[in-house]
Amino acid sequence: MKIKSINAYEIIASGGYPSIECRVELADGSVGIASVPYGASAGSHEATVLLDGDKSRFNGKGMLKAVQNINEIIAPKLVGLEADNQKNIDQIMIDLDGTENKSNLGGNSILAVSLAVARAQSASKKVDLFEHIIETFEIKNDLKELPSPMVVVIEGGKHAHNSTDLQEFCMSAVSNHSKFDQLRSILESYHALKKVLEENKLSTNVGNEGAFAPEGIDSNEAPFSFMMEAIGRAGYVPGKDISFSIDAAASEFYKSGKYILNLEEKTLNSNELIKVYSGWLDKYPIVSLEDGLNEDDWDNWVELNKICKERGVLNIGDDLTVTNQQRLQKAIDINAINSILIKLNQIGSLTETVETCLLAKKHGFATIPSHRGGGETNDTSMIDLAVAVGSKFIKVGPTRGERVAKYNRLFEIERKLGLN
Ligand code: 2PG
Ligand code: MG
Repeated sequence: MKIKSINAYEIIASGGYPSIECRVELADGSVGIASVPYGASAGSHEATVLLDGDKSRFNGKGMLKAVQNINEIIAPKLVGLEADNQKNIDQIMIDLDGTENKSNLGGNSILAVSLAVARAQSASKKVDLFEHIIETFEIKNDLKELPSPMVVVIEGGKHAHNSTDLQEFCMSAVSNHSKFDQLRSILESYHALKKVLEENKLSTNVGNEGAFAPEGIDSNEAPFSFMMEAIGRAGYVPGKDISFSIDAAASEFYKSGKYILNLEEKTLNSNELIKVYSGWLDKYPIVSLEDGLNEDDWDNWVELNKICKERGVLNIGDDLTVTNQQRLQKAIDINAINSILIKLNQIGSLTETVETCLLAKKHGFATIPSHRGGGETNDTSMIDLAVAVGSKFIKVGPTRGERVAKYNRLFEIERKLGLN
């Protein structure tokens, strides 16, 4: 169906700053609306989030320029084109931008249009977005297995001050229960965790993603024992029902070749940090480790990958790979990771995101679509993407509307497919 109109405008994202929403209407009246998130601890190799920089408005974080790029530059090129040809639509925008990191038009502009076109076309076809993605990219998927929740329950780093140096400690569902009951087990454990933290005289304020940010915590290892205790109290078995996932977001505590752990007052080199991780992997039921090292510490990633592989742990690249096919290919070539975090806005178009997922799958990597820390919206495209490409986990915070919207979309799909 042909594109009739494209309109973009600012909305407010979870951090209280703007993001972009785009509305695409097709000739048959079908409408697709999509909005895009952005990160708080974004990797330096991500597609550009184009901001206005006008300090008098939202501290420079307005997105009127990106909106204007859609309405005045992108829209005139796409109106009248066939919405069913997603690859063509995305390629036109990529060419129009003409830069490696979408700094000209903004990854935020391009992705908003890309997703809104996909949504409009799926509406026109009267299919769900995940079905449309499967058809468009000819993905082989029998839809028997949906992704499991990886829920951030303790956060620090850039997402919360005075908490852990490592950014995220997650509970990941590994039982074979329905997705709803998997999330239930984790949320019951999350509520128990609140009590455990209180008993340990730690604050239970929450960070960007709705996870606890226990001010006063005195080590980066402490979250594991708190989580073990909470899971047990909620009536579940660590390692059997719920395992742990870490997102160190190590680029954020990396300075001049060293990793600085403030809580322990330690400055470590890559090998020493890898030793800390391998100790934890031996001690706790950890299913995955994300961004254990800096985004350009390639050589040491190879060593970390060996250690994870030996233990059957998912070694996930996030800032390392930024959903970018070239960076993923490099990681594959040198054996740096065995899994990849996926964020649509890291690369900035649906086509490129799906292609990265398919490349990862081809090499037996788990794909893990993720929410963003700083500016999330209520858009749930990441869930449809996760379902379409057959992801292993989805990483999302435990509470707050923009987070639970993702889980509720997963349950909607679970019910639709009769898997609940
Ligand atoms: C991450 C994400 C999401 P941000 O590092 O994985 O939790 O954080 O969106 O801030 O980059
Ligand atoms: Mg990360």
